[in-house]
Amino acid sequence: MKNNMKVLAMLLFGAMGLNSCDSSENGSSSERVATTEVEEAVVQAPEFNPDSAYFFVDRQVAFGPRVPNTAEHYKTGEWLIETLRGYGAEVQVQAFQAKAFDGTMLNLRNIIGTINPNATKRVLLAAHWDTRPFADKDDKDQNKPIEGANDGGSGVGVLLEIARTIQAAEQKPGIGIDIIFFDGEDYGRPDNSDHPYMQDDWCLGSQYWSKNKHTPNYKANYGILLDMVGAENAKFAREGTSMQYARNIVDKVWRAGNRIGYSDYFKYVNAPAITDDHYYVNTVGGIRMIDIIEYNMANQDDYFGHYHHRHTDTMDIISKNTLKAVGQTVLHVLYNE
Ligand code: AHN
Ligand code: ZN
Repeated sequence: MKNNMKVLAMLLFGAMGLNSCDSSENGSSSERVATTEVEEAVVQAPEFNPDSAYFFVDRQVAFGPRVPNTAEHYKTGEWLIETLRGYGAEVQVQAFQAKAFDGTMLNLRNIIGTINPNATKRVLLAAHWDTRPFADKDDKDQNKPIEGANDGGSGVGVLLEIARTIQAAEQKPGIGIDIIFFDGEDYGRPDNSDHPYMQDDWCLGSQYWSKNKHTPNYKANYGILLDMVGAENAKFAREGTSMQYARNIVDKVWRAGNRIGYSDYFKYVNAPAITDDHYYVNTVGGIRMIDIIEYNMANQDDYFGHYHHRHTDTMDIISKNTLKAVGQTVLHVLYNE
């Protein structure tokens, strides 16, 4: 943290009543008031612009579904590299192949941007950028790819806007920030398949990166994954894998969100553990990472929202308010490290 931003916890010793020796005539008991309040001063982060974040989501959707081994996927990858570079990050591309559940060899790329490379204190931010090749939860066209505005587009959109905001801001955060766009997250076996669910079918990019970091000995103090962070009225619950491996980071982020006015989004509700990119970063990569992911609190049958892995996952369900709540909260956390 830079000196001009250094924040010291202020100890406020309130009214120490010093009348305690005055116990002469009336014998009244002495009154001693000692209030100790520990209040942390807060650094104000720059404004996260939800219109710009929305544009970044829309731009991805406009490429078409970002399904591995398609031209749309490749072109989106090129745009992400260029855009991240344009916002001042040093970009590394990790190209690799991974075998999908059906035996297809997928050409995948993890896209990694480094901001403030010399800082030793670092926070890792991530989202997956690929979209699902199927709409296996839809009633129709199950074999056609989804648009993935929320599932794929939203996390990347928020992270691009965070990079843009930091580059434009006069005051930079005192830490280093790494942004990873993971590929191949959503290529898992369809729900309607006869085969049993295999968790390692999913999250191919984060599995690869967790075993093969972009920099040898890469370390971050902790990580935050964003997944489905753009739907209207989204609720984010304290997800089990995050709670198991990085509970204090969940606490930190939820406290930040609630403090700056987003208590409608960051709920103090516990949700079951899920396998998402953060699972591999925690268990294989050795970096504690939480997942900010929408939890459908009202529906017992499905963890995820009504649009999930359906053709309704379009720009129509994306809300600037939700993008703002998540983006501003993450920025607040970064600026207060
Ligand atoms: C699974 O449910 C396998 N992964 C985490 C949720 C998810 C699906 N995120 C995007 N698509
Ligand atoms: Zn998905």
